[in-house]
Parts: sequence; structure tokens; C-alpha cells
Amino acid sequence: MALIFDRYKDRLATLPKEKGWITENLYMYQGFWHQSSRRISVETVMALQDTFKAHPTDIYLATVPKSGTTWLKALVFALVNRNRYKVDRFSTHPLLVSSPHNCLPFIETEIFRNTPTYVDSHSPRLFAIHIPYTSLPQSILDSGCRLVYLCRNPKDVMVPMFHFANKLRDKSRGLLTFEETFELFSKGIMPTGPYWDHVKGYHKTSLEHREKVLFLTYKDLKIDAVNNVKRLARYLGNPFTEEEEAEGAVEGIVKLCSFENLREVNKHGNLHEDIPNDAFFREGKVGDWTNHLTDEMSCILDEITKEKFYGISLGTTLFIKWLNGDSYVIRIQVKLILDVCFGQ
Ligand code: PAP
Repeated sequence: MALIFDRYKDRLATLPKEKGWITENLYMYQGFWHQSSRRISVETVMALQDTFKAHPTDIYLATVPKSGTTWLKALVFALVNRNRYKVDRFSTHPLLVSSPHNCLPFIETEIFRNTPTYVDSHSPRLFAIHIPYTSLPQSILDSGCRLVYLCRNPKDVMVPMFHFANKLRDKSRGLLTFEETFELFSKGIMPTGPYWDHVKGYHKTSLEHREKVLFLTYKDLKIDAVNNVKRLARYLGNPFTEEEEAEGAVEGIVKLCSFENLREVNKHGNLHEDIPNDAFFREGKVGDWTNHLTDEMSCILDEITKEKFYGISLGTTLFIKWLNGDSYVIRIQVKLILDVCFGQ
């Protein structure tokens, strides 16, 4: 790790910085804030941009941190590997003994291994990323591979990020207060933030090139996991057969990856950088922000969200409508703003 950090230290020194959540500082690179000297960091983004080679069969799961990454990792790992790890024999399933983060790694953390799994893993290669769309390595953009984006209400992203950061922060720096967190988040200052710009990058591509990005929301997954897992499977070119559906394969995967089940499996042990496995499981609900944000904070975030999303959605909607005369896109846009601003 030290070698990679050292390679980019001169570039790091030129970047604007701000107060960090977990690490001391966040650095602005290509319009987004990143941590430094950690596995998921600005140095990793630079290193991947310089060296990473994507394959057309790759699958990338992209999220703003705390949007449901762990859940999406589990679902996609279970569905893509369902012939290898049968739905009727879950007792031997890797997700029953290991964290979803071990089963399906972040590409950012792979670069630090002696033999990254992307060097010799079989197809399709599955990776998660927190990298904003506009900072993705060019080879991912050019390869024709598939991306799945999971979006969560910003207020429901800020709250888990607040708890997670305070768990991981160096205690000598003191804990973040909720007010400080709100201030940073609403200014867009969080790891891989601004939240809104991250969502917009992937959302825009999902409208313009539906084959490139499947855009899902945490709330939709919560409301109807079965149909969204089927949708995921179709998008990934691996739809469930009628026989599988009749045997309850989809329900089996949803159950295996449920919050309760994964939380139980991950009660103990640590991931890299001494992050406890259980730090990725807190409430697992839609709308827990109502227990944390004041009405005023909620209104401010709703205003920012409306302003940020309305601008692009209108432009993109008109563009797409002009292309294919399709009112479906308008419905998706309105739904996105409603879900993301007011979804509980
Ligand atoms: P990451 O981006 O750092 O990997 P991520 O998994 O996105 O973290 O965030 C954890 C959130 O997902 C937690 O939300 P909460 O704090 O609001 O509860 C966690 O509880 C939630 N989560 C984890 N697994 C599941 C699951 N199986 N179903 C629903 N939510 C889940």
C-alpha cells in the first residue's frame, strides 16, 4: 500500500482539502471528495485510472457509501453463483460464513493485493465500486461491461455514514456531532461525495444507455425484493428459468440476503483495516432518518435534492424523449425525485 500512496503523493499535495469524516482530511479530485491513505482512497482511484483493464463480461456494483452496498453485493453474488452454490443447499453457501465484502470485493481494495482477484478470476468478474461515474477508469467505460447502481435517500445515507464514521474515527480526534455531519453532508463533503453528483452521474447514463447502467433504489428493493432480483438477473443476462422460479430460487436468495440473516452471520470478526463486520448492519430500514434529523435539516436536504436533481432530470428527460418519444422516462424522473427527496 505504501508504494501506491507514495507514487501519488505529489499529486495529492496539489489537491484542495476539507475536513474528513473518518480520516483527517478529504481531498477533491475530479469534482469529488476522497479519503487518502486508505484502501478506498483518492490514490486508489488514480492507480485504477492508470492501470486497470476491464473485461466486457465484468459486472460492477456502484454506490455512494451507505446506500446498501453490502446488501447489493450479497444479492448479486448469490444470484450470479446460484448454480455453484445451490439455493436448496444454503448451509454451505459462502454468504453463511463470510461477509458479502469478502465474497464480492471493492475493486478499490483489490489493487493492494499481491495477486488481485481481477488478474485471474473467471468470468463474469464481480466488483463493487464507490468511484463516481466520471472518474471511472476509461477501460470500464469502453469495455461494454454492465453496471448496477443502487441509490438511497440522501437522509438515509447521511445517518448510517454518521454512525459508521464515529465507529471508525481515530478517537483522539473526538466524535463527529450530528450537526457537524449535517453541515459537511449538505455541502457535499463526504467520502465520494457530493452525494447528488454521484447519483446524477450514474442516473444520467442509465437513461441515455439503458444497457450500460441498471439504476435501482434501496426503497424499491425493500418494497419488492423478489421482482427487483428478477430484474437484476435479466439485466445481468442470467434470468431465472420458469423451473427456478417455481422452485422458489428467487425467494431463497432474498431470504439468504435478508438484513436479519446477514447481520447474524456477520456478528463477529473484522474486515480489512480493522473494520468490524457488524459495522455494516445497523437498522436496515427505509426512513430511519426521521429519528435523527430535525424538520429544518430535512427541509434543507429536500431543497438541495430537488434543486440538484431537477436540473439534470429535465434536460435528460427532454433529450431522451426527443430520442425515443417515450413518456416512461418522465415517470422515472419524477419517481426518482419523489423517492429520493421524500422516500421514507
Ligand atoms: P458500504 O457502502 O460502506 O459498504 P453499506 O452496506 O452501503 O455500506 O451501508 C450499510 C447500510 O446498509 C446500513 O444501513 P443503516 O445504517 O441505515 O441500517 C445497513 O444496515 C444496511 N444494510 C446492510 N445489509 C442490509 C440488508 N441485507 N438489507 C437491508 N439493508 C442492509
